[in-house]
Amino acid sequence: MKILKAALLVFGVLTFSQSYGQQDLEAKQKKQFAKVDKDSDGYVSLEEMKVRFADKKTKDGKPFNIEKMFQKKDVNGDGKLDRKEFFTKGKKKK
Ligand SMILES: [Ca+2]
Ligand SMILES: [Ca+2]
Repeated sequence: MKILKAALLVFGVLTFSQSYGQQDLEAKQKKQFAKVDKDSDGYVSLEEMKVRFADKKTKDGKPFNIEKMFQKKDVNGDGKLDRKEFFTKGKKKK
C-alpha cells in the first residue's frame, strides 16, 4: 500500500510539474521571441537574428555562424523563422 501511495504521489508531482513547466516554457519562449522580433511581425528575420547574436559566442569562444544557424532552423525555407522554428534545434540530418 505504501508503495502505491508513493507511486501515486510521484505521478501526481510529475504531471503537475510537467504541465506547469510547459506553460512556463511557453511564456518564456514568447518573451524571448518578442525580444528578438524587433519589428514585431511575428517572424524573426536573418537581420534580427544577427542583431540578437552579434555579441554572442559559442561555447568554444568562436563567433556564431548565424547564417548557418538560421538556415538550419528555417525548416520550411521561407527565409524567416516563426516561433516554432526559432526554438527548434533545426532540421534533422538525413
Ligand atoms: Ca521580425
Ligand atoms: Ca520559416
